Amino acid sequence: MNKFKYFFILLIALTGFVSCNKDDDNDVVVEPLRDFATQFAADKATIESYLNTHYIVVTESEGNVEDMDVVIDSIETPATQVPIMSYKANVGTAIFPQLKSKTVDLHGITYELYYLVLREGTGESPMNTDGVLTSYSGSYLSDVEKKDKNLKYVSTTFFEQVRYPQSAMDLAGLISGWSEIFPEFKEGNVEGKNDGTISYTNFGAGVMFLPSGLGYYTGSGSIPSYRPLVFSFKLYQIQRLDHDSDGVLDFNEDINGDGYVRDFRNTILYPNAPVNPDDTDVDGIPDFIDIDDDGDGYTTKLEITKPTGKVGEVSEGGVKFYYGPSKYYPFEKFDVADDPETLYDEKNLNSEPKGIPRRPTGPLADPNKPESSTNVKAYLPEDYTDNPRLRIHLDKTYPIK
Ligand SMILES: [Ca+2]
Ligand SMILES: [Ca+2]
Ligand SMILES: [Ca+2]
Ligand SMILES: [Ca+2]
Repeated sequence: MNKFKYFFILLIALTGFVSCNKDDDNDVVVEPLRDFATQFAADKATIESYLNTHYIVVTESEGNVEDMDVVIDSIETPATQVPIMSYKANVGTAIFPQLKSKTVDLHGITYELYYLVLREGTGESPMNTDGVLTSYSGSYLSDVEKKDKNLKYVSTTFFEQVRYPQSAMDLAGLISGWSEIFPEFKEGNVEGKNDGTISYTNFGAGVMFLPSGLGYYTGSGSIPSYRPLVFSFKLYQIQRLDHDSDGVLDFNEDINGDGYVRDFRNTILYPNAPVNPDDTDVDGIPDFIDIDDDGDGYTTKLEITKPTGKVGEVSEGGVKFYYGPSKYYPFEKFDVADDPETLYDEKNLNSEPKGIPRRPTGPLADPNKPESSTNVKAYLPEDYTDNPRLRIHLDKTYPIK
């Protein structure tokens, strides 16, 4: 999967290429980077033409690898082959496929992205920075100009397929179209079969139609520059990631809870960046990559580290608790029903009763003196569990200096 690259790295690479050639070789003509708005308008026309002239056939074979395979082809028999665009009418009903679209602000313009929902999935949705285990197939679109009697049409060129994915890919490192579309889908169920194979069922499946600005723009490998991309995909499983390794998973650093976290410091992607809703201390570094979320001088990792007395097997009032190793983690207390992937110790599956606490609200150590770093309040059970609560790593008044 090394074809996917950070878009800005591509841009930097291109800029380097352009400036080298200017001086060295006057014969090489390098096209300046195209205007994003102009290119998007062209790509949108190509994609809409494709959606109006192509139909899709979906395989339904629950539990088998062919399930949700798609074949897309140009319409030859309009009586039986309906254009993909017609599935727009299914949005808001219980009928699938549904052709949806969403807007994305990037490069100083508003993109519109079409995506076809074949099946929504039943589990959790990934964040735009989570890992996805996906089987997919990619093609790019090219406009073929009108010649003689031939009408103008859109051609499709296949470039890559992964049928049996072995590991999850980090959406934060892939083309932006993927990180915008996968969060609109949900994972499914995984089941190991007796013969050692894995069966995936009820997973989200769809097709995304990406303008080149959310794809490879200046090209990559066999993909020419300025080509809209079509990916059919199956979202088998998601993997929660922690990009700043502070012990808080990205999806728990999504402060406004919209399923997306973004780094607006990249001025190519965000020339007119708004205030970041996921940046607690407003220093421009969003929480998911900020090692000190509340900017109080204590790293998040340190702030969510438990006192040694709350680590491992502890007896409290005659009841034995197992608190996990060293962090208030997971974010919330958990029980058997929660995600088993985040467990520290499977044998103590249902015994981590504490999430990250808020500033303690119990009685002062010495009630006759004011609260200070040496005269702290006791933690009450609800300090660990009340929801919502301002957790200590996001509360710059704590620890008291
Ligand atoms: Ca984190
Ligand atoms: Ca967010
Ligand atoms: Ca910050
Ligand atoms: Ca802090």
